[in-house]
Amino acid sequence: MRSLLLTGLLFFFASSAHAIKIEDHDKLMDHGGGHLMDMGGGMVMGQNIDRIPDGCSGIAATKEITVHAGHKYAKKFPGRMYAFDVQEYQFKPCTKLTIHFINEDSVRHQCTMHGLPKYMYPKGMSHLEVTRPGKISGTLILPPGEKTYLVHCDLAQHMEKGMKGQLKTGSGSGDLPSIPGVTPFVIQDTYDPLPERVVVDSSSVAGLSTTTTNNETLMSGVTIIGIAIGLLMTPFLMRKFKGMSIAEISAYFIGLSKQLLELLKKLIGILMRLISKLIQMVVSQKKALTDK
Ligand SMILES: [Cu+2]
Repeated sequence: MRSLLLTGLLFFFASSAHAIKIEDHDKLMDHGGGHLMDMGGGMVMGQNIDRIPDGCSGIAATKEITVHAGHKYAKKFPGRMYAFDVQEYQFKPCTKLTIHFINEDSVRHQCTMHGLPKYMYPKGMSHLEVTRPGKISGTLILPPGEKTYLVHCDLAQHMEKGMKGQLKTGSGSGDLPSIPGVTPFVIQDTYDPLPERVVVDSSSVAGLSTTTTNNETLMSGVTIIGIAIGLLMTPFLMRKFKGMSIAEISAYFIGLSKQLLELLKKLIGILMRLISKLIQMVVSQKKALTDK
């Protein structure tokens, strides 16, 4: 009996921890211009409940849809992280459309529609947003004509991770790419090995290690030349040092390096004298010019 009670209690806590509470953002402050929001993370932008778009003789139809957003809807699209429950919508042009947007994740999501006429929607979009699990509603009147509109979550990488759909008025103006389950992904990830190894140039990726990469290339170039000279010189040196002891060989190299050092000193001396002469010439010329 006691164990049964314990199991029951455990089950209750486990299920209550899992259940998400959808908060209804239905008391929004109207900021005018179709912009409504509350302090709980709910926002509507580009709302239009009564202005008839140019080219529409009136409201063609009145429709309501519920768009669910969440990680769980991406499960049927391998490799995707977020998604809407439905990826494609179609309405008659000039339809008055109310969208009930439900975010079922604990991260912020949006349902943003792009490409709307700016004379009616200053940002060219209709936008619904909820920060936490919650519901928000917004209305717009779709423009005339047959067009395909992008519907997505505008948060960084949420569209690329799958939260993307399309809305067509009439038969639309074609399909958008990378709509999960509708059109092929622009960048299709695979599990197949690459046909050949691709080396990524770190300088082109970060733009930070350019100098290091260049130095490395220079160093490896110098090293290769050094090795080549060494290999070419080996037979000559072998003949030269034949029968000599290590001490004699090292004495030879010490002498050679001393000679090289002397040569370098002389070269520097010549260079310094040349530079000072040049400076003198420039100074005297300047003096002559200022004296005139
Ligand atoms: Cu999102």
